[in-house]
Amino acid sequence: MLHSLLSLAVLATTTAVGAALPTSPADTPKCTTPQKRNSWHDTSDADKKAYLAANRCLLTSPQKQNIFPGAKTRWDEFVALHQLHALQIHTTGQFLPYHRYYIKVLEFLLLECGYHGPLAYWDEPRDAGKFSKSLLLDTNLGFGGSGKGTQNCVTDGPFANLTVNIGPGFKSQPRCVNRKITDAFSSQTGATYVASAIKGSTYKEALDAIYSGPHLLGHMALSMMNGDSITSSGDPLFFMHHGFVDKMWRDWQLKDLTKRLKDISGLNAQDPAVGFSEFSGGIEVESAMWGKPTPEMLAVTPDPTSGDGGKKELTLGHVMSSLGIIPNATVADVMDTKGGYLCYEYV
Ligand SMILES: [Cu+2]
Repeated sequence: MLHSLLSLAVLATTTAVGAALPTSPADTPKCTTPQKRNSWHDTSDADKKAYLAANRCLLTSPQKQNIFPGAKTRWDEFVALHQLHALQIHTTGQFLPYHRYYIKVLEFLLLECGYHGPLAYWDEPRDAGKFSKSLLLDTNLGFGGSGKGTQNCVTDGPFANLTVNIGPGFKSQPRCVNRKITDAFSSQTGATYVASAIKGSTYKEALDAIYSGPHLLGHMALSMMNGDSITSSGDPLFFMHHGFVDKMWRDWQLKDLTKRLKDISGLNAQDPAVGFSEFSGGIEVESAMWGKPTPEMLAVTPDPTSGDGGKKELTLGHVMSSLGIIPNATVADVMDTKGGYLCYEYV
């Protein structure tokens, strides 16, 4: 019931901004002119400025859904969405499809702030080993540089002195947009590491190699939002890194497209004994670092088996939710970046 009410609310919202989103497979449009997603390096100055301004707008606009615990701004709601799903979308089969959907949610939110241009990604191999010199960290046409002071607050660029109220972990404490660049880790986002991450023949192999390889090392190199696995999306730079992660999945799919558009596997929520694969000890031990979801959070967190017939294994029918920001989508909807629900390609 809650969800059907939410989707009605969403329909009203999307109609208002003229961005009709498909609500059922029958409504799914054909993808005839895919949006071209360039690396930030190749994005026009005008698009860069407009993209950054729209991100800044989200960080400074009031919340709209009013159901995300701890949220004050529109950006907080978006970060809270990742926080609520954290134990479902990391070290699980959902990792790649959910983050692809999450980027789609960002695309919709940017429309609210007037950005209609293409999304971009960070072609990290170009900057591997020298992230700190990357033009993505430019003050004027980038995301600002490495943080300063004990909190590693970003003090230059469009996100200087802005506050995120979600995190760290399952807390909801105001903190600055922060990051700390370590070039040594960034060398493992280089071309040979990427090639190795996408050389497997099954989804499981690609998922594990991408997750523990360039994805994780990129996070370690950037340490966004206190290096927090649960709310690192609080730094807008996260989406340049995750665009790169999404591109790795797409590049892996393209090697045997017909077959790989249907290849999905893994769990739909973390195995409590494993937790995040990048940390040891399982969920219980790891919760010493970032606490546990509060009852308020659990009350709005979607059932991880939704669309999977109540089982723990992820299927193409799995339902992914943004709690009403955009309509729910299935994993099948996002398997193909040019399938209709999505319509973009990496160039
Ligand atoms: Cu994530």
